[in-house]
Amino acid sequence: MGDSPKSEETSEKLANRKQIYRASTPRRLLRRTGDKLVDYMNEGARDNAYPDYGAYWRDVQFMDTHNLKELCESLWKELEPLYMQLHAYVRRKLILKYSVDYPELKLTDKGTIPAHLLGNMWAQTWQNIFDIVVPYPNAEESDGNVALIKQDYDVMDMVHLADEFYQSMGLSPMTQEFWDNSIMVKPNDGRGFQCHASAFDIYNGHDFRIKMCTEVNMHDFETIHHEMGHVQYFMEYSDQPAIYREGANCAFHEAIGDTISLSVMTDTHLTKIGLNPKEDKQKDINSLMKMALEKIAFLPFGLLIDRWRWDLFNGTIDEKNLNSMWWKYRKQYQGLSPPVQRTEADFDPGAKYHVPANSPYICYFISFISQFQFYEALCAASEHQGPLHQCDFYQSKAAGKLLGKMLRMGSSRPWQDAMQTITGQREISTSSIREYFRPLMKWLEQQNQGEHIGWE
Ligand code: X8Z
Ligand code: ZN
Repeated sequence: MGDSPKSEETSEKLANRKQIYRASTPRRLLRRTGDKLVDYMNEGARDNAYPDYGAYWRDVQFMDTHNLKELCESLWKELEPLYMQLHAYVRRKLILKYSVDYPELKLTDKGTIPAHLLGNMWAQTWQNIFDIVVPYPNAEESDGNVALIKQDYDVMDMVHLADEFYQSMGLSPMTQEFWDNSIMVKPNDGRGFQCHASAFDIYNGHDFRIKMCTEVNMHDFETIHHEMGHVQYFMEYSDQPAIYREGANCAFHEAIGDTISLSVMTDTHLTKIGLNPKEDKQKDINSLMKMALEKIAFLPFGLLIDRWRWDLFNGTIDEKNLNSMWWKYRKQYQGLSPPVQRTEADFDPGAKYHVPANSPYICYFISFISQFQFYEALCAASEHQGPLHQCDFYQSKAAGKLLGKMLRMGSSRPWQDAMQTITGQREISTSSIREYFRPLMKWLEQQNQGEHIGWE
């Protein structure tokens, strides 16, 4: 298609379009086409009385009543000890695996971890190296990925299973338009396709869609629940006036599907649906480790992307130190180093979808904390007894009712009211995520005795 020569008609149309563009674009904009996006965004923010675009972003996304920057740093300080323990443990396992055969990696027991050893393009979540760091290898007969394949699951089976979980809580089924219009598998017709998963509200009360290039594995099974969480929010607030058809804040929108996934991914639930062949005490620590590789490993990454962009908008970072400051934060927060020497000729943040897409990221950092608050509240509603990380609220109508009540509010009330509706508290708090990982923290502290915690 792209190779065929342009017809006369096409080039004429193109020339016309250019003409229309010239006629309709203010001279000032044409003159400045080479200028930086950051400058334009700051200009818009300053026209609206904000000091810079980062301040505007923090305000619209989060109603900056608590000073979002300080709030994030203080939440991080409370969770950093857990991250540090995980980092030290994973570093030791990577040293055992690689240091003899790959001395050029220069792994040391007090150093940073090279980012390319963590099994993810951005080193944002580390579940893909679970086999290297698994606490009790003998307790793992096979994992969920193998079980999905063995049982002949296809992508649509996974979508139906997710829909069934939401329905089991008394929440709404996906609509006919959802099934008709969603794209769940990468189209194979040669068109360019942005595979980053996303959900769409067409704002007519029944047309809601997901776009994903799903593959049959547990990661994508979780992502289906994540995207369906967005759709549940769209559906529940669809009776609100248009202006309130949004999440109470962006983090809550991101947290809904993940809250459900926390229940789905318990050994308890996976056993119910035949995707977890074995349950015992050692397997329990293994499962917590897998969850930590996803949720705890993510936290500093979730924080640093917007820390970097806020500093770009306020001028602390400029075009002379764009990439070096990125790696400064990668080291400071995540304890990572680049696989090879980087310079200002590289632009590594641009490899992360949300940066060129200009999509805020701090929402995910807050989501990864508040989803555990929601989870704990739904577990209490379902009358769960026992350790938090084993709670499965499948089929709990009480949990569904509580969640639905918050979702229906959309953004018609401040987010603190939404938080109170579901949890009884008005603040973002780390207490639930710390409670969830308490057994793993204890285990890691024992394993890491005598180990250097942190990096030089
Ligand atoms: O972008 C997403 C979702 C779509 S809102 C798939 N997430 C972040 C990412 O992939 O970087 C979910 C977790 C973090
Ligand atoms: Zn999302």
